[in-house]
Amino acid sequence: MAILKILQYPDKRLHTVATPVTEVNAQICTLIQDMADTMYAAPGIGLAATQVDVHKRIIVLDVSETQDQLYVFINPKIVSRDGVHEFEEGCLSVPGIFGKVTRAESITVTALNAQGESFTLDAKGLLAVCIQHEMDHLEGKVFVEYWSQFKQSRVLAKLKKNQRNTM
Ligand code: K1U
Ligand code: ZN
Repeated sequence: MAILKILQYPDKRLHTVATPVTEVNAQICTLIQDMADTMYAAPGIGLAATQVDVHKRIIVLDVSETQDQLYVFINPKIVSRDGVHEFEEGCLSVPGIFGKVTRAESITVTALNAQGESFTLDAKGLLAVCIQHEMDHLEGKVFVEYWSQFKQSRVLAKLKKNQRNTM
């Protein structure tokens, strides 16, 4: 079990666009296990490889209350989306900051699983929100970047203040 360091906003590495996984090999399987361990330990309900400074298109998620329904998405693609939905989001890379983002209400995603097999999933509710949030990380986008410049500058000030208080 390895707990990986989660990059903290505004770290520039969070803006890196991740590249596709070409082979689901032992190294990728170890990374997936470490990402799941890191997500559960945080605790969180999702994690993108970008957040642990690995710029490959991999996300892990578990939105169950019992934390025993792990989803692994390698090279995820949203093939359809429907409706709009506003949801209060948080992010392990932006600790202590929560706010609303409008996203598709339901989506259909295709991806490879941890065995390298392709699958298709219809998602709605928190699962759909979380998949879209994590897929944004793979594109180098952090949820606060949906907000106005004014609101983003207040987020940065709050994060700086929180950092000072924990030193
Ligand atoms: O940092 C991340 O990308 C993970 C993030 C996922 C997410 C949460 C809410 C809306 C969209 C995406 C988190 O897991 S933040 C922590 C969190 O939401 C949570 C933690 C413990 C229990 C329940 C929720
Ligand atoms: Zn996040």
